[in-house]
Amino acid sequence: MKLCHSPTSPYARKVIVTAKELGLFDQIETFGADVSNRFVGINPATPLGKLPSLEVESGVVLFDSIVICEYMNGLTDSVDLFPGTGLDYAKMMTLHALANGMTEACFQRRFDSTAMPDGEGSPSWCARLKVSMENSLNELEARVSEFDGKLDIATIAIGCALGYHDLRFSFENWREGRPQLTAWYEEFSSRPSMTDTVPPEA
Ligand SMILES: N[C@@H](CCC(=O)N[C@@H](CS)C(=O)NCC(=O)O)C(=O)O
Repeated sequence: MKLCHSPTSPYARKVIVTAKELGLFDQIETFGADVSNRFVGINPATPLGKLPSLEVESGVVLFDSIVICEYMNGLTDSVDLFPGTGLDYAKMMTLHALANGMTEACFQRRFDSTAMPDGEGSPSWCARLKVSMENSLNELEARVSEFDGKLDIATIAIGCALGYHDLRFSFENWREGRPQLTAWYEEFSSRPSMTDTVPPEA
């Protein structure tokens, strides 16, 4: 399987952490994005131009990150990172959506303030994204008891979202006033799948 990724992408990190937790990472060959023109997309393998994408043996290209993770989860019986049915499953996927949405707000806010041509960024849009990030962090803090001690696609997404916050917004201390989430992250981020994939400063 061929994964298009970037070492700083929180979505690609989610896929790699998932592959490692499932014991599948050694079946994956990785290749980097084409960042020569960010405004035509950085991954020519998909029409959206985004990464990650995963090309499977048949040549089919899968995206986006949650689709790739769920596909990989179905390749092995050893661990189930998408457990549950009915409302339990929907609650876990909602938690995943919360973490992924926070990641999206971080990514867009950073893109708006660093990659847009001069004068084309939007301070009001960035302020709106900051509200999303803060509300998401507060919600996660309030719900730690729901996911503490679990390893599933929601906790992997939360770990990668917080790691990305540290990478791009370290000057905004999300740990302040959020002791439960801080303690949870400290433990979760010490898993080998997380320590192996810490993004480089870039
Ligand atoms: N919903 C997508 C989001 C993917 C995404 O936004 N990836 C970023 C990198 S972290 C990207 O490729 N951005 C380039 C662009 O938007 O042109 C997923 O979960 O895979």
